[in-house]
Amino acid sequence: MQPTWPAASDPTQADPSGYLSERTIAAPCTPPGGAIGVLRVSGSEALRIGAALTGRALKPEDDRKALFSRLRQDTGQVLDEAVVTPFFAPRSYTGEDSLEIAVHGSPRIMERVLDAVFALGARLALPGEFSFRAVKNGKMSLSQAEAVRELVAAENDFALELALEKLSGSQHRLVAGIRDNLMQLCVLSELGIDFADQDVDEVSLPRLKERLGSLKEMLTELVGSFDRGSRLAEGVPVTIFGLPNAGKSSFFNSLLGEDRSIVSHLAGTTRDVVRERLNLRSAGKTVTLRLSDTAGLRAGADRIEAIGMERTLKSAVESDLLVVVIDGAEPGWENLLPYLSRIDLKSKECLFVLSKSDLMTPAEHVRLSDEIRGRFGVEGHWISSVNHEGVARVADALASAAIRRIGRGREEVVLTRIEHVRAVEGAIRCLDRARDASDLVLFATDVRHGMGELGPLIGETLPDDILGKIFSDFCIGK
Ligand SMILES: Nc1nc2c(ncn2[C@@H]2O[C@H](COP(=O)(O)OP(=O)(O)OP(=O)(O)O)[C@@H](O)[C@H]2O)c(=O)[nH]1
Ligand SMILES: [Mg+2]
Repeated sequence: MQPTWPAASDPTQADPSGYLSERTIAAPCTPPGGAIGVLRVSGSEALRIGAALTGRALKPEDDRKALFSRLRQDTGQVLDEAVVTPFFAPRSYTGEDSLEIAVHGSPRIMERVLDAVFALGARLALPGEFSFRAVKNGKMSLSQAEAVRELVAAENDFALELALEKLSGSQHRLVAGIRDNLMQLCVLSELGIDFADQDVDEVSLPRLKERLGSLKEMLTELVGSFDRGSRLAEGVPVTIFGLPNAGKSSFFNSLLGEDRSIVSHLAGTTRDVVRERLNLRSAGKTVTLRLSDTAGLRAGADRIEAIGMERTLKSAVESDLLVVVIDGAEPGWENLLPYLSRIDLKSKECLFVLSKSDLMTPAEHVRLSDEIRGRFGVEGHWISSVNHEGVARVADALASAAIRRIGRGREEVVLTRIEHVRAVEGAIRCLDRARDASDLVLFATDVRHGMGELGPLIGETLPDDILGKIFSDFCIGK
């Protein structure tokens, strides 16, 4: 939730140069409602503003010290008792002189202190402007700043771990390393051009081309990591699949713990894909699923239902996990198997859920369990959406399967942004052209373009307006 502070478009606060303005900025960086509220101030006026508010000069020996202070307005009226921490440039988050002011968390106090800071010359920060300045001042790389945003937005432990690693600079180090290697190739090819008549093997075209291979491999791996990256951050896609009336929507609702999909005894109740996100815990970790409840599959459906069924199959094909719900009382194998055969089950994790256990005798349970084992070589999971028996066990199995899908090596860099994937693909195309280049001049040009394509990942060649765009979807105060 964003605090309700004056909008950045407020004419008294707005600054036409936006992110490029060098004015001192201020914003709350904790949401309203906590016991303590923290305001951040950054820019050349920050220490003067701090001195005016606290009534004491802030000296270099106060750097990073928490100073208990009584904050006063220029009228002398006390605003609050607060802890003010000055940070002297460049040893601050933004690289500029900064203050962190911890006040009592009342929204009214926060607002009054912020108003006083504005009256002393600061303006409200734009979304992500503190991080923007940190990048501009070389305090962190662009991918680290993005990691800050991802850290705040992380919904599950895997996204959190990834963001923390990115924050430590892992992505930047990897991509900058590849870029440095390309740079070296450029330098060598320039040398090769200069020494063309002396036939130096080290800088000959074939030798330089040899060195492209491993760099291209690393870039290709990075592109391939995106699928997992988006699943880590946004959830693992799971499709609930089966014949009409099998109990798919009932199971979906039981998992979610809410009445999300319509359930009825009429076959063909669900007609479209119903999507919902669900966070599950397994082995002490939270993982996010993107669950889809789908239309049941049957022959002789009308036109609308047939469209729904196509969507079911598409969702199943695109999912990592397939939950096949089978009506325990009436499996209907002959109807189900043709649809299952249209999906490449080997490429997915597949769970068989046997529904309506409450309607069945123990002997019937055993018979159908044996049948599932015989047909698919796996154990079926019995559940009842009426008394919820077995649902928690399936949830656990789903979480473990999802975790298996997104598992990654320690510190393996995983791309999470589509624009980064596009940039790396662009670099790969340049390296392919370099591999086919007929002389060193063309080779050097293509390698140089490849380096340029990697710019957005390391934030070195981004024009300010693009940087501004990137930071505009941060929250205020970051
Ligand atoms: N006794 C019992 N009835 C169930 C159970 N699960 C579902 N039902 C009933 O079975 C009928 C069909 O349930 P749904 O969840 O709508 O089935 P569906 O697979 O979503 O059906 P479609 O949307 O038509 O494809 C409803 O009358 C449910 O109340 C269960 O575990 N036990
Ligand atoms: Mg349904």
